[in-house]
Amino acid sequence: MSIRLSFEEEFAVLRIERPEALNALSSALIRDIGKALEEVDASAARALLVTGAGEKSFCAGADIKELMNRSLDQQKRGAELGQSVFAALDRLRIPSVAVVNGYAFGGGCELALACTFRLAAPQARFGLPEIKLGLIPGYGGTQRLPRLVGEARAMEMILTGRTVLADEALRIGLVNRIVEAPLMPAATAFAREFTGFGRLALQFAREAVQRASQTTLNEGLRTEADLSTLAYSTADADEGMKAFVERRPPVFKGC
Ligand code: DAK
Repeated sequence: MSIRLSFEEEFAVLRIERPEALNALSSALIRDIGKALEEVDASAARALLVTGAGEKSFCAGADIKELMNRSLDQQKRGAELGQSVFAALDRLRIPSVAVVNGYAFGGGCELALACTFRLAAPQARFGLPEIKLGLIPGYGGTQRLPRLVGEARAMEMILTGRTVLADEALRIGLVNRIVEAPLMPAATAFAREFTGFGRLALQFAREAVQRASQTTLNEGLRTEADLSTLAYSTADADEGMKAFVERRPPVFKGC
């Protein structure tokens, strides 16, 4: 297996471990990510951190050698597999953080895009270079990138296939922060800015924000009214407001 899932304190850590191919995504590896996500969803983890083994690469994309000589039917099923696994990541009950330790190209960039947040090491490189192979992104890049950085910037990255360095990625909103090594302590410190809050409130807030780029303003506002009312009905909301009035830190229970 070329991934490793571990549980460390309140975090699930998913590491792609195929350094000899710069952590490129074979179909088997994508399936393993799917199974690991099911395990994460069933666990008590408060956040998922996704990273790549080694210092050079987060993930260099779909395995190009495997993509060759496939029938169109196999390609379609491959795209559907990648899209469904990355959608499962996007819909995970807990927030996820891509800890981008090097190259994040093609499917690797799309993996990072499907996470809730992205942190970049100074040497991180981002790109959707599929156009250079005569292809276009197949695991969600044409849909998630424009939602994140706007159509003009996404169009430029996808049509030129050019590499975006960490500084530019930060400037255009492709990543949330640049973090220095050692990366995992920096990533857990970042995640601890939200993991102490109520699990349901985090879930509702994510869902409401995600809805913003998928629907009209009026429908989005209706969703916000519904989800904020739902948040109000939780025990954690009672506790949060009570703790404020009593001038003490809240103790959230996730219900
Ligand atoms: N796939 C397979 N092997 C890869 C790989 C990849 N994406 N990237 C690197 N490797 C392998 C190299 O072949 C090499 O293996 P050996 O030759 O030693 O056996 C090893 O990793 C080290 O790579 P390099 O020697 O090239 O290392 P460098 O430091 O010189 O260069 C690099 C690093 C990241 C700049 C370079 O490796 C590179 O350009 N890699 C390819 C990046 C890329 O183009 N990524 C996008 C892939 S396409 C779909 C439609 C589309 C897609 C998927 C599905 N369907 C319709 C189903 C497209 C998705 C993509 O992601």
